[in-house]
Amino acid sequence: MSFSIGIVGLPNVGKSTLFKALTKKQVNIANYPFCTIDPNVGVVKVPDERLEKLAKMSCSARIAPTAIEFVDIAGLVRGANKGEGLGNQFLANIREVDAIAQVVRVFEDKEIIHVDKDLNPKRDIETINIELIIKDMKSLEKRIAKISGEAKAGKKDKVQEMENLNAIRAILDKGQLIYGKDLSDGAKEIVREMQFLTAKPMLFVFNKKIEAADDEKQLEKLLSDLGIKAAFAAIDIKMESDLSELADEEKISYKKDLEINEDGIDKLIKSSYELLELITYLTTGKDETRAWTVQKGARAPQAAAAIHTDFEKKFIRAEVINWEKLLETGSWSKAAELGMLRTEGKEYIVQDGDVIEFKI
Ligand SMILES: Nc1nc2c(ncn2[C@@H]2O[C@H](COP(=O)(O)OP(=O)(O)O)[C@@H](O)[C@H]2O)c(=O)[nH]1
Ligand SMILES: [Mg+2]
Repeated sequence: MSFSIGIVGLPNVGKSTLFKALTKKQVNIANYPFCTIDPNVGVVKVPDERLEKLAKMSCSARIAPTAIEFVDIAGLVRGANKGEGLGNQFLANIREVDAIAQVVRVFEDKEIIHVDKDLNPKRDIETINIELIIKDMKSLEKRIAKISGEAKAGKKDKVQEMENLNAIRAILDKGQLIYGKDLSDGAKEIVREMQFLTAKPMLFVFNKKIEAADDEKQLEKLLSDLGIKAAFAAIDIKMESDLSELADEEKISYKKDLEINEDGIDKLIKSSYELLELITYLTTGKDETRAWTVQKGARAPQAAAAIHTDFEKKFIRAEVINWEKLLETGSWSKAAELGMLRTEGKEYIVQDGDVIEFKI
């Protein structure tokens, strides 16, 4: 199972530069059999400080982080929905990803052409969103045309579906994304089936230097002015990209000089992971300490399937302890001795940070 984020935005906003910085954090492809070798796809480690700590405790020979995919999708331009600038292909690429990171240019640079001449983040977001919205509108209209006869004839399930389709249309008509909007269960079901582009979780990446503390408020306002409820990150993509080219020691001294404490790329990877509503559980032992990805809300047998598909059927029970509690006790056997391992059954909903041993 793989989870992918599509990097979307106008040309020359920093998408490929971001992608390049991300791919500096690629996993060893051989360990991730789901990997594609497509040059536009990067399989990136999800940073997780819990792994080193647990590995130290267990004297593990190996550490295996979990990963997500980033896809560098070529720039969308106005009119993409009509096929402008290879538009159809790009929109098809967006259809395939699980979530979208929309890169927005906030940096000034006369040397780097802006497709719409001047710097205007708000307009640029609208340009991208409108293309996605029009595409969704087209799929919606097709569906409406298909069932309208039966709905008019009073066929009950079609009448209901029509009502839900109209509720979705009302959102798109206002030039809004479906993502982040309150929907009835019926409308949600349709959104799942029809795989609307604007229903995909979206994260905004503002490409800019981080300066004043109130920058964040401004960015938040920019989104709320557009009626968008979504997570965002401000990253100086060029600087992060330059940093990612440096050797570790150089990087440390450079960051010290610039008073940079965090790794913007790592932060973005973590935000993307959260955007996908993914959580991590861990396994630890002599051979390896490993992070496993499951969808939030997954039950123990589904979580076991991340290790091996057979495990879901063969699941008997799970022994579980929170990673911090395990570290406090000092070892798995000690935790067992102290009766700190919980025995959980098929209904158990796995929590982020659980360390688990499955009995099968
Ligand atoms: N000054 C400045 N230039 C940037 C920044 N991010 C990207 N660029 C430059 O903008 C140009 C286009 O970047 P690229 O990542 O290829 O854009 P894409 O078309 O969105 O993939 C390149 O020359 C980058 O070096 C930034 O934060 N500041
Ligand atoms: Mg590019």
